[in-house]
Amino acid sequence: MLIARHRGWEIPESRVTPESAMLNRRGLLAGAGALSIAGAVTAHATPNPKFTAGRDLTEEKYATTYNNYYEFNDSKSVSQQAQALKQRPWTIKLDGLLKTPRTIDIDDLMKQVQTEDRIYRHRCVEAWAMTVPWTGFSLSQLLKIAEPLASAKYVVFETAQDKTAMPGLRSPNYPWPYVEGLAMDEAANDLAFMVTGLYGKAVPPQNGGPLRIALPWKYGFKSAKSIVKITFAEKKPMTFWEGIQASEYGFWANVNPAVSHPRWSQARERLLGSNEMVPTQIYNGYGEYVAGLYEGRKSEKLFM
Ligand SMILES: Nc1nc2c(c(=O)[nH]1)N[C@H]1C(S)=C(S)[C@@H](COP(=O)(O)O)O[C@H]1N2
Ligand SMILES: [Mo]
Repeated sequence: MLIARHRGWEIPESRVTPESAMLNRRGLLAGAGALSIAGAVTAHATPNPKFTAGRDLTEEKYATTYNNYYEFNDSKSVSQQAQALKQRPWTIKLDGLLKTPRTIDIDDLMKQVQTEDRIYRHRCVEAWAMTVPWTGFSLSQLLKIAEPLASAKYVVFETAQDKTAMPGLRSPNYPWPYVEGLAMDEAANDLAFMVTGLYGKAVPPQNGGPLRIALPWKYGFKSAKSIVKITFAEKKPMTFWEGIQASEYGFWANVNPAVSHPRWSQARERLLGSNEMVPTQIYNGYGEYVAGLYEGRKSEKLFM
């Protein structure tokens, strides 16, 4: 069902490219993967129209072979190596300030949530961007299952540390594990999305399978991959990149073209798979939906 009211982060109807037409144009329906894509689109019905992106989809082969995943290495070419990360069995520890700390199996969790497809833009702090169809469920559903206490002010995500599969973990230059976090009101925002699928298939290990988060209004490093632990905390966590270089990668890390990275401009972004440069938008174009979260936080370093 199309939603009549037009929000700022939605796209004008004139700019909507129907999914099938986009896949066609990109030649995806002609290949061997066509049936699985078409099948998945059918299985999940059409992607949630609130989250169409106003841009062509990035071709799957680029989104799944150009990755940041430092637990493997820092080369962007981790897709082969990442296949070593076993996707099942997979459990998620729910810890800290919640009613009943416990460990849940991903398949049990999946039975308790409603999944949907969403097309999101993704903006890496390194000034590249992609537009991809995720499958998953809102983080707010997970919050309801976890039942955090009123004293919880932050939610903290921790990534898998499989030392056999992930050679990057041996590097002493990084403060492992990869930790990211959100304030509770950010986590409850409808845009915060737990991802289990990509292009109608299980999200591959290199993109954070079997469970990652997607936070499209923030720089990509906030979207932690292969999550094994979710902790509710009273204090703001020290996050992985903030621990490495706080002046370049802060906690809030909202996308803003007007606030440069200390070493490069954030005004524009390169679309993955092409050399096209396009203007970057404040909150990556999702401002109407999330800007209100930051009204009372103007004194903080919201954009870096
Ligand atoms: N555990 C973990 N999560 C991570 C990263 C990482 O190195 N390790 N890189 C982040 C960065 S910088 C980006 S841009 C995105 C990249 O996601 P993608 O490979 O699916 O495009 O993952 C984020 N999540
Ligand atoms: Mo990134």
